Amino acid sequence: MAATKKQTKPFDLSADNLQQRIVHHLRSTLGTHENKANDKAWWNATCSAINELVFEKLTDTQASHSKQDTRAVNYLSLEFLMGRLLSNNLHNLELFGEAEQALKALGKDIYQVCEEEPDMALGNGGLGRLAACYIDSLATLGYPAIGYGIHYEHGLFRQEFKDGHQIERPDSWREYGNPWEICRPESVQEVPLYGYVESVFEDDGSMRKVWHAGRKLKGVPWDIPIVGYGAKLVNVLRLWESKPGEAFDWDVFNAGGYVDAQSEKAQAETVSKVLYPNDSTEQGKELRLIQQYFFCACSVKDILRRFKRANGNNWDVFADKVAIQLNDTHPAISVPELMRILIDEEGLTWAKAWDVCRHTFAYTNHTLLPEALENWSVSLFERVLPRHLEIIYEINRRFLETEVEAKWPGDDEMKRKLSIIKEDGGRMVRMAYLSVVSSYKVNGVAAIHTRLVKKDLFPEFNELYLEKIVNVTNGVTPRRWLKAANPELSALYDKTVGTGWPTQLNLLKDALPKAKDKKFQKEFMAIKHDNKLRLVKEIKALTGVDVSADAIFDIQIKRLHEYKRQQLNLLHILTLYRRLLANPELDMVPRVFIFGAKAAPGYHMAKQIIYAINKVADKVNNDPRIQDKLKVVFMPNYRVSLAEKLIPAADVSEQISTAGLEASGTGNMKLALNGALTIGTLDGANIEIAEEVGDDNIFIFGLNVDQVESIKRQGYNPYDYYYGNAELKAVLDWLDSDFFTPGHPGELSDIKRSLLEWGDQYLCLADYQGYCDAHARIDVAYRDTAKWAEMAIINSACMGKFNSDRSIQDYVDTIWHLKACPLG
Ligand code: 4GP
Repeated sequence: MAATKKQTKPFDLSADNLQQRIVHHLRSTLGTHENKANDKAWWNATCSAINELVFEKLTDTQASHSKQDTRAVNYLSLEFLMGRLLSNNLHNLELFGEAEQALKALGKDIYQVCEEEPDMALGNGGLGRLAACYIDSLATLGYPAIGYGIHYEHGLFRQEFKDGHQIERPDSWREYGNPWEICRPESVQEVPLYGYVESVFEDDGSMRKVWHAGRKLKGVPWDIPIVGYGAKLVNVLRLWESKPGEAFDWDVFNAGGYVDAQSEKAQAETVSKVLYPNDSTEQGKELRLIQQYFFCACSVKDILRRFKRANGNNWDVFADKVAIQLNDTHPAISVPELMRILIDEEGLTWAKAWDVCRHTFAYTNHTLLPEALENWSVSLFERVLPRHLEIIYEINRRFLETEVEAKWPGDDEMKRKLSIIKEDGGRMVRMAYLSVVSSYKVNGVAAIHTRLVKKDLFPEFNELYLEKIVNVTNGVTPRRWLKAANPELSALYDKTVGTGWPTQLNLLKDALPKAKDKKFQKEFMAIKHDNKLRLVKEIKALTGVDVSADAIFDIQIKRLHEYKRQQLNLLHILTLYRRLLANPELDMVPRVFIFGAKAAPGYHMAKQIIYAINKVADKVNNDPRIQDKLKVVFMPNYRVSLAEKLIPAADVSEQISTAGLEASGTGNMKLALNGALTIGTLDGANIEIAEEVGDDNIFIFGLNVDQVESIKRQGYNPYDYYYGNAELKAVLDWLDSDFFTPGHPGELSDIKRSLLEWGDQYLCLADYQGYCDAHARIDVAYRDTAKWAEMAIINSACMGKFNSDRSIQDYVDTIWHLKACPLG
């Protein structure tokens, strides 16, 4: 195969040299010694050693970008689910082998050293991990970009199980510091809050607005270098930490008020304390809104500072230099914030400021779920951000009176419908509408999702703004999700298609002619088996359950949500269990069902589903009658670093959301890339995966989007399925008994209730039989080992489209219009 010739390495470092640097940092940076250093110290020293190179590149990149001064994208996201950085950075610097050797010479195993790193879990799931993949690709492609987010003290909670229940524990990922970040006190920003707005009349008769803040926070930036693959450049992820305007009241402290003197500090620091505060209370909502404003205000000011440094007050070129991408609506307040600064502080007219905004902002939608679309109460806005509310009203007034009026003259109903302010049922600011109106492009994240965004979510906006809504199908970085996570498969691809695939993932297609080759199949499946063996150990260590690597590893990993239908997976597991109890000699390929998922702390049903899976797992795993044909494990504390162990070991990838509800999915791409076969609905990116791999190489089942719509229109009745399917009825009834919760009947009944009495909103029962049948097809297919290997290879080799570099190039071509500026 056309082996791509390896370029010279970005850093010409030998293993010896690296070894010396590691020892140097162990001694002089950490004040310890090879003989007594623990693994944490080794990890720290290795990070410090490579940071010497990384920070140098970072400085070069910043100098080069300010010289070239071309358009840069500012990616605003409340979430960046980065995971661990050491192994990723080593791979991107192409120094992993050298580091492995260096540590080996020092008596250390690199994989064990990497295990010391806490995950940077500054996100919940999909959109946060997507942001992490995207900044990797931006740096890899050499585009000027900066990620902006919050420097949360605690990331997503650490999940433990107690008697099968999810328990949330704080995640103190940087309790003892973090070698990857540098504080930038020179770029601290001030953030006003609360207070009132004064209209000040000037001598010339003009009027200007002055916001007198009631409170001020300080935003302290922490920079994390983002190393592109091949180290073409090193971009920055800038995360804001919140501090009080004044650290503490010296006089109060001296007068003996020790606690009071620090209360301002504690209040201010709350803002960046936790990712996604529980917003079921009013205080929680207020905190969340302040978080959003806090990071937007800091980021917008930072963007303006950089712009002015290069361009002064030449606002005509602002949008030529600055693109701001809103990762969902969470950063939408940056629109009125930019308007406020341009008008109130820089003295621009409304028209000019609006023109700037409309050429600067673009917005990505990640969900159609109505409950996930953000609305903020007007009264809360008025109290916390009085000037911003005024600006939003004015944006809305002009939008309705000019644009909507021009398109639908005299149509008050349309004005009510499209108003950024929702009037009925409590006045609310619709952040999605604000984002659509203010952005020059809006995108969905998979073809079908974009179609539904146009058709169902924003149909009138789509009519009003032709060509504003576009699609950019998601992608994942092959560096983390194949090269780093699956070293054996990477080596096989290096050997087969050359070493260019980490950036040009389409090259994997060159392996397709070998899909039927017995030797290649054997190698490919031997790697899968090795990965499964590693996972077997991890499962034992984390759950105490023994599983066999000869079983089918069937994996569902994602946030726990009813629309993602982990409960449907459970119904199928119960079905198999029942069949096995009825006939222990049942001829089935042994299966291990593996779950990883966190439930939002306030989401009762999601927690019930976790509990039910754990209870069923207890029973199944300890039932000698079924002779290990079935195992169920729920891996605790699912996170990026655990995903990196699970994904390379998967045979089957569960992507079973109700059609029309999963915007895209990205786990589906990672799993297929690592040779797992998808069992999935025609939803999100599954559809595009099927197009790439071909219908014969994927197990599609269930209702499609049109069928879902039509069944709902006709009036869906889950009882029809319950009474019409004896096996389904039996497993649902089982959940009512105390079989899985001895002595506590009814503990799992909510699942049955949600699927029957409460209407089965996500149509699990309608898809149940199709799902069981698809699993039966998997059982048959797996027995034909050569055919299965061929299908797995095809899946992996056909994932080129889902390289996040392709997604980023799509963003660049259709939305951002950037010029690559690699170093050197
Ligand atoms: C997620 C979507 O649920 C998922 O389908 C998609 O792949 C991902 O965004 C990235 O686009 N949404 C969220 C969210 O994470 O919070 O709405």
